[in-house]
Amino acid sequence: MTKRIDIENHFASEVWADALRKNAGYPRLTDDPQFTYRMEPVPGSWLPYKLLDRLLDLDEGRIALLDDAGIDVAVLSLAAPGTEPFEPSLGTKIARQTNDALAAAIDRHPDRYLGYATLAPKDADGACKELERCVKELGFRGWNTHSNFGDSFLDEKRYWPVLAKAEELGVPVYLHPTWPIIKEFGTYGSALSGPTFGFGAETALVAMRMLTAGVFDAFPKLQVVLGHYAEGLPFMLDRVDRPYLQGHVRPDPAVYPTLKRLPSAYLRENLLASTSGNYSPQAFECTRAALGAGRMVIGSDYPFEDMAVCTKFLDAQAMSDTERQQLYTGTATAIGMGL
Ligand code: GRE
Ligand code: ZN
Repeated sequence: MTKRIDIENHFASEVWADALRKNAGYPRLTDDPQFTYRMEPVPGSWLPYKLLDRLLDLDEGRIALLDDAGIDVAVLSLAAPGTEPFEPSLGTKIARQTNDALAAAIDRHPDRYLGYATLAPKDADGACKELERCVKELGFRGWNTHSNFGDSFLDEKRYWPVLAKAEELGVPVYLHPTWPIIKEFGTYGSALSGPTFGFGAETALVAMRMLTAGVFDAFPKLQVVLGHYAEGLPFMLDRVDRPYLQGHVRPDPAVYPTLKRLPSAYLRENLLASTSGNYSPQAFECTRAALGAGRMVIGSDYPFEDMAVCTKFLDAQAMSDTERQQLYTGTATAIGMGL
């Protein structure tokens, strides 16, 4: 049986949950009699948050669900909105303690868990040092970050040192969605801004902002994983190239920044797609056909989705034995996420 590595599996640390509970601003967790908690990430949006117990469980409950789903290894990441939106010194403190708590959980279950670093990139220098500590001392395999940092996006130059450090250390960056800060997503509350639309739409935008800003020309070896079938981008491979292919476009660098490769080349070579939270055979097939199973990894999105539903769905999709091996184990191992 091919081993399965799940590279989008979320947890929470006590220190992070406490900081969310204590925060009078945003993001915060408040008590809610109906839903245990409400997560209020940004003004005007909130979600029921019954899942905190599952996020906090890094032992028996989670291992039993991994076993049921046939997942051999879970690469654990802190849930959205992470530590990025906090004021930098508080974010740095929560990130460090969260990384230490995750390292302790991996030590308890070394044959089942791997980890992503949590960072506070607004202190870019400190974030570089913490990423280095996480990779070299704690054995973590990547950086899990979010589609916005409360007030800014990852394509901004002030964050490039952290991307440079990830490339230098040879670890991928998981660009995970969070509640959009673009205010037009917020008009209809979480119905529009939440996980099913606004999350992915903003994340796809940030991936395109990074590409267009020249991030992958500066860091050609950098690998960025996107969830939810790369947030729809496999569907856009030809579309994003049109202006660069059509002769009538006269590239004015202010209008079409000069890139070394076609946009689709970065999507194929620098981005990977995980399978989280979308059980559409057509979405699966588009991604497989556009990017290839060599650029796909399993993402269950536990506990926001069900691990066993994910693996059952994937087991039912048609692909060759080679492709299945790549999707389940090979691609993850190739980006450093194998045991
Ligand atoms: C997710 O990963 O899908 C997620 C979070 C936090 C809140 C809601 C949600 O990480 O769907
Ligand atoms: Zn997720």
